[in-house]
Amino acid sequence: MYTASTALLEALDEAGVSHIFANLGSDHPGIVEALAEAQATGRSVPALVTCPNEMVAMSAAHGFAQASGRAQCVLVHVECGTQSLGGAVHNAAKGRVPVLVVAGSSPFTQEGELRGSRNEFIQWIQDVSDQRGLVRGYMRYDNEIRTGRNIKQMVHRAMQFAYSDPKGPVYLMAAREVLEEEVPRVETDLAVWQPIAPGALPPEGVEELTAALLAAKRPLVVTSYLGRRVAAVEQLTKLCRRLGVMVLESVPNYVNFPHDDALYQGCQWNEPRQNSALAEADLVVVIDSDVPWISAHSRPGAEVPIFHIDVDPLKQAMPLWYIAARRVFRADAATALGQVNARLDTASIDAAAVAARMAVLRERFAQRREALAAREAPGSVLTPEYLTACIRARVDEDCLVLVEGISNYTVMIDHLASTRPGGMFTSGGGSLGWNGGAAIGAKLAHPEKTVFALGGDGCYMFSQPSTVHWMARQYRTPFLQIVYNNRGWKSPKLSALAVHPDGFASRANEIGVTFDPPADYAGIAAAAGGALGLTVKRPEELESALDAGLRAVRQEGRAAVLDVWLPHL
Ligand SMILES: Cc1ncc(C[n+]2csc(CCOP(=O)(O)OP(=O)(O)O)c2C)c(N)n1
Ligand SMILES: [Mg+2]
Repeated sequence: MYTASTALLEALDEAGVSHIFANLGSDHPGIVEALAEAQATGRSVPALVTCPNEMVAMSAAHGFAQASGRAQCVLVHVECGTQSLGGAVHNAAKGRVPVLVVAGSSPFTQEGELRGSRNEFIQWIQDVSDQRGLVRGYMRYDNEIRTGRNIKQMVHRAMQFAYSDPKGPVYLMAAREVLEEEVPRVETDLAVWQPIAPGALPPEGVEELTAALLAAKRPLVVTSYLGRRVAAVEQLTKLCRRLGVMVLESVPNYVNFPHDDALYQGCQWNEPRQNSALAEADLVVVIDSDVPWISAHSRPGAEVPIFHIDVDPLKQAMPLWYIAARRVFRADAATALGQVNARLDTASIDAAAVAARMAVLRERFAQRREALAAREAPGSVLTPEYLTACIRARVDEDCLVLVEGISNYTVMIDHLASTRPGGMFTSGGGSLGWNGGAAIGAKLAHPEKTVFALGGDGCYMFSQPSTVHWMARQYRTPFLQIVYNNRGWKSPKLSALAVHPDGFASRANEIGVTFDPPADYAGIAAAAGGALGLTVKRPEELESALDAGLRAVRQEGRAAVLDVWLPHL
């Protein structure tokens, strides 16, 4: 039997999908049958990964794609499962990460007219008027598959959107009768279903930008997600070293520039202060950034020319967005920077001016490093700086570090001091709980790597740890999870104080953000998946706990959760 579901699996396989992160329901008999048939007959289909919670499924596909560049499939149950994807849909959309979501929908016949016709009470309850509308605001593409006869084309079209910049999630739904339909097999040629090729700068754009960079005395690049492509980091590093261009990471979500390079000016998140590199720059080039600065407290000089290069310069999904850029280009960062580098090959560069600038920046960089090192010193209290430095000492080229740091984002990025593009990333979104599922996805993509997931205690609870740690054992995806436990949600407290610094809330003992006494986070993971769970309350316990965690992950093949108690929020 060759059904629409068989064709769907075939299309996924052709499209390079190796995993289906699935949460099954009454809409999936066709797919379940086709998978079982493929297994019985030895046909190649993606591996099914059972995900007891949809948000974890979506986060796993998200992490998988970030670690590998390959979009995976998330299979969910009708409109309920679609809703349960929750904020993970927002994260993939905002992070511009390709994921194909497939959902069934209630059967559209009730008298047994077609195979798959209604036979369970729930199919009346789950019949809604606009299932796709639930996620339309977040999807690059959504469609209903109406026949099995072109289901393969629909999958490849959806993938074309998912992989074309700005990349992102796509959504297909199909009713049960459609997924059961017997259809003739269609031959598809992936060579004609390619994503849009990367965009480049127009020739005059290359000239203008190169001229501006050559003329500037204190040029600065501001970036957030250029590092999602390693090639872009290489081009940026080459360009900046040639011309002495400073690099500031604003709300970084990848490693955009080696942090041990003297041109690196650090990162800025919510800190309510004017950024000094941004203030002194006489040319600002924003490349791939959603929030290059928060203008309420930090911005470039009023007359300073700004160039903006982005895969998504209009920020089409953000109703309020503008910066005072004189020139705006929709282009791929690696391509655009490669063009400027090629142009520089024949340009005359003022080597003396570059050398003088570099000397000043080297001096400044040494001071910055010293200041960071001072904050890492172990003391009588366990600080997030010391914790992150101890993690950094254990991170090498075989590691991936996933960061959901929240009020500790700046500390984590500063003290991880990443030098390897691709070695660290955040979700790129604002819906908490990505780190656990994403770690499973990253580990499935790179079984040979050691995966770290760093996050707040709130994020740990948001991540559905019981599902995550059950899956980590079931699918042999051990990872080291480190909970930056400040016993609650510090960020909403900071938000309240930023708007009402002297209000009642600033004097109140309790404003609904503390977890005292907190849950036993290590115990949850141990109970759900046999993880090694350790609670660390004193600085002198930390190093041995980290080593034990890594032993568990690398040698015993089980996950480890270190619940590290930091100063109370
Ligand atoms: C799904 C979701 N719900 C609520 C929020 C609002 N929120 C932002 S930060 C935060 C607290 C996070 O707590 P934790 O991970 O412990 O980090 P901390 O602020 O303590 O560093 C909350 C609830 C959110 N961003 N996403
Ligand atoms: Mg917290």
